[in-house]
Amino acid sequence: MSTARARAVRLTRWGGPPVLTELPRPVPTGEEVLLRVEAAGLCRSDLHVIDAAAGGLPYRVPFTLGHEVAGRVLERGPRAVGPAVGERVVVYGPWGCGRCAHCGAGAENYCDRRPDLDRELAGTGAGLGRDGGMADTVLVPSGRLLVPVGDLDAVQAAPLTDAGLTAYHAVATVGAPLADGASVVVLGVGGLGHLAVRILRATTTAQVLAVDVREEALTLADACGAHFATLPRPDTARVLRARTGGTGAVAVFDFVGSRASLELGVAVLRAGGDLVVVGSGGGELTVRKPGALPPGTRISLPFWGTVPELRRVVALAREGALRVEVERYPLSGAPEAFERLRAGAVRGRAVVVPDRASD
Ligand code: FEH
Ligand code: ZN
Ligand code: ZN
Repeated sequence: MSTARARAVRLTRWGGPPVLTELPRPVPTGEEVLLRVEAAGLCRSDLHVIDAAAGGLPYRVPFTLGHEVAGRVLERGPRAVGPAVGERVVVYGPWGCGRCAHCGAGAENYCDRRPDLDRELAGTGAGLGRDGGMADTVLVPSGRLLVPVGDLDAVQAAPLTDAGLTAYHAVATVGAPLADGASVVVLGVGGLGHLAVRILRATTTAQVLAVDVREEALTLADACGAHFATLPRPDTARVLRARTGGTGAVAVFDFVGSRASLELGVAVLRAGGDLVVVGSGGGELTVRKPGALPPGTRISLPFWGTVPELRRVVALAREGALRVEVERYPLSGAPEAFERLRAGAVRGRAVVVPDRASD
């Protein structure tokens, strides 16, 4: 360990609040790479972690939160690969074994050794059982997990690694062409949903219909290019189906995952359509034939995304095709940002910046 110190927002006990504290700055060994963090996004999954009871997750406290990270390479271990010292990067968040077939293809989000890994390494990745990037520095196991971002603003870059990548992977999951004449529905226009609307408008010609329970989220949906946005009402399924010309949506992206959102999604889905469930809202669906699901329905439960997809998301942002709505906080403002996130008050994505000048 070096004598230098670094601040970090840490979960120090199960059921306790995130705590801003100071630690010795880690020294990278082997393949490890140390970053100076420039920005870290907040996610609803952080709240699930913070609220977890002891034994509820395969993680060991204490650890630093933050799985949506952008920064600059500060120091590399002797066997490090990838970006050089001084290069600006984002961190691919799901840290797999790096050796299985999925990891070899850059799909560490679907690492074949995940359950063992969670136990062996006590963590899914940055800020998820392993020390994350809601801190001055973050130690990344390998340079294979870093994607260069050039001069992209860090506050814009950090949310691409989770909100952006997860939304992009969800859209890429759909087999049918999202082309002229096709309609898709986005349920939930928050940190992920607003980027899904922007990604759909930037990469497809489908009609995008959005639903959210908050008026300000409908305004955000419009700003992101949604063709129509509405609050959920008793006749919303009829209204949405009418806007699809009666056939229904070729894909529904549910970023809420509640009983109500899943029921609405099924009610507006076209026969042979894709129900893409991203949100962890605790809702359940009954899969039965015959049943409520239209014939030919494909259900997917995508998780995060792949390294090649993260490169494509960064490229979209660098060419100006993908802009993140952010609320910016100093690192010391993380507790306030978490409370706003918990209250559903954040517009877009909350991002903390470890900027001593503003802390
Ligand atoms: C992370 C860990 C576990 C569940 C879900 C997540 C998402 O926030 C990743 O996008
Ligand atoms: Zn997340
Ligand atoms: Zn693996």
